[in-house]
Amino acid sequence: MKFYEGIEKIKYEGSKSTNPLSFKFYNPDEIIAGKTMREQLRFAMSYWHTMCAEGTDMFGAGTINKNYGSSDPMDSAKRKAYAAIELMDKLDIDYFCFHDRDIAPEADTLRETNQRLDVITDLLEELMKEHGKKVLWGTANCFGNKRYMHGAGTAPNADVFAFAAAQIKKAIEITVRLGGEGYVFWGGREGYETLLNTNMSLELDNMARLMTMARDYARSIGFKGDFYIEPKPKEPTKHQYDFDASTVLGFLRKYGLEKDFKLNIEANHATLAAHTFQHEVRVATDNNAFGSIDANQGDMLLGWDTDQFPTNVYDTTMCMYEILKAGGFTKGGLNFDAKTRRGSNTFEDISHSYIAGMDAFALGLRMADKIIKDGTIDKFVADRYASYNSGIGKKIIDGTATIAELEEYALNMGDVSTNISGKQEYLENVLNSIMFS
Ligand code: XLS
Ligand code: CA
Ligand code: CA
Repeated sequence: MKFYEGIEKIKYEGSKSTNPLSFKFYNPDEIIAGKTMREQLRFAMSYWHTMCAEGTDMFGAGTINKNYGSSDPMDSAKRKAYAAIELMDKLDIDYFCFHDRDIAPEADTLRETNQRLDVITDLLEELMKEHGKKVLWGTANCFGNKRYMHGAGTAPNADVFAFAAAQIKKAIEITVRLGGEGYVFWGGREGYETLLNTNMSLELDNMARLMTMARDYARSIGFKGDFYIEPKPKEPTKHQYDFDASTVLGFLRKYGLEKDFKLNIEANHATLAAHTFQHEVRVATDNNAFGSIDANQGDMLLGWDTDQFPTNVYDTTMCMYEILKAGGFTKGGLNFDAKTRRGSNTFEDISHSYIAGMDAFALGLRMADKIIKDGTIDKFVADRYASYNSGIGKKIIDGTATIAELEEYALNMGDVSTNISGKQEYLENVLNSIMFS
């Protein structure tokens, strides 16, 4: 069974190549910052966008057919698995991420749905072994079905909570079977529209209860990977509980989940929260909570989650700069949670999109390595805080200065005599010089 006839395996041909179906900057075996680009970037394909999404929006039906030549749902799901592996081979991608419902369609009962999942999991396991493919992370779709109209773990109805728990238990089992290195909780419909009908504190306690149960069960069946929460501020609900990285850190600490849960930072969700992508990554790495990346970008003129393939090299550079400085990926990677525009409706467009995203991150990695090796920016930042290395500054850092001592110091100081320029524009010039020299 072949689905992408006419598309050859994409290879690195260098920036001078005019072959549109080649990598210009992603050279998998080249060593950058001590590891191969393949090891540094750990690219993953998102099963939902790439294998399932047909371009439906609220104004019109799909523009690309993804039933893979069969209208029988299970037959189509099997074909989809073959197609997924073929595409990953052609794009030279080692990992994929999936929701339970992406790989096997829901049936009339949960029992039957789980049997369907077993059938496809068997098939995927076999294909993954044969082709050397791996699961970066799995997750459960606890938002698509109408039963989740008021949320899953935060639903006001305990039966919905129980159903979600059962679904997550199964999703964890198949993630573990497929050797998944992570398990994601994206908030789905975990949020609210109005406090007039919402017990926010019970909902948050319940969300933590569900995650605690999931963690304990996963550890009991041998899951060694990381759990991730993926922050998002809005959409579908007006106020999603996992608003941004800082909000999620507060939640994890309140409920004692911070040892097992890290953050899966999505670029488009960062900008929806009015943060830069780099900011969200920094919050995660500074708090020892960095896990994985959903690599995409939004459109700054649109206020929603457009999930576009990342092409903005400043953003990929500053993301990789943060990640390299934090020691690189461990279990996480770069999952392209991104889709072609609705008007880009061919399988070839999917290849162009992945090439765009992979090359943009390859450039980001190359540039980030240059910035770190150049050292100007890191040195500038270090020097900017030099007053904390000695004297009164050191006492503040060491925790030996009292507020009375600082008063005494200030009273004797007269006024602050030095306030050195932050030199933002100079640093922006430095950045461009490093990137484009
Ligand atoms: C939706 C999210 C979702 C998660 C996985 O906005 O990005 O796709 O990554 O459930
Ligand atoms: Ca995502
Ligand atoms: Ca998204």
